[in-house]
Amino acid sequence: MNLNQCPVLVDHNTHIAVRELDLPIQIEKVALRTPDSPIHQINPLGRVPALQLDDGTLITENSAILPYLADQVPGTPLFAAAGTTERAQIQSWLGYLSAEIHTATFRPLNRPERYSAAETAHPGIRAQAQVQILKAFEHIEQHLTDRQWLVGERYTLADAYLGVFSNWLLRLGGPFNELHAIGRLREQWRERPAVQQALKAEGLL
Ligand SMILES: N[C@@H](CCC(=O)N[C@@H](CS)C(=O)NCC(=O)O)C(=O)O
Repeated sequence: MNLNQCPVLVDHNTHIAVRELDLPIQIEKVALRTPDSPIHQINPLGRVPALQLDDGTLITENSAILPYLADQVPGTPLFAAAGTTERAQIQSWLGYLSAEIHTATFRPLNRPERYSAAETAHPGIRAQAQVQILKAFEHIEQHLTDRQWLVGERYTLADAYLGVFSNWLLRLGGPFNELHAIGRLREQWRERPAVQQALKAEGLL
């Protein structure tokens, strides 16, 4: 497959994976909250990440895009061979991060209007979302208590994805500052050249 012409409309984690894997992919930054954003022409859901292949095929969802990108670099330490337990564990964390963290908890925090049209309800939705975010991260914190990375002894796609959310926790403060194992992972994640390059390119460093 020739990825040279493939644009990917990114969120941070896909951007980081593209840089970790050193793939020849064209990255486009798009506005998400404007009706005229080019994302609507690419992904009818109006969401990133969205990967468009050179034959026009569209792939969405982090849980599909991240493994697909890693599979373009056979043997990459970021993922694992088909049929292995390690691969299933990495995919399990990708599913957890996408469904339980990204969508189930950060979405009501960031988009309370999707859960109630009544603006007066939004502070309550946001407050409850923070409770759920904490619970979802405590599960990860426990897992990381005696290990450095989510799966095995090395940094994988799952850690690249978790690093992004661990960075979002800095904005929340309070009890989130007590998640020390996640804090350690964030520090190591932030030191990675691919992460630094992606954050810098996005004006976030
Ligand atoms: N289930 C999707 C969620 C993607 C998602 O919600 N992305 C956010 C950006 S981090 C987005 O596009 N938000 C715009 C919106 O929800 O309209 C995935 O895991 O890829």
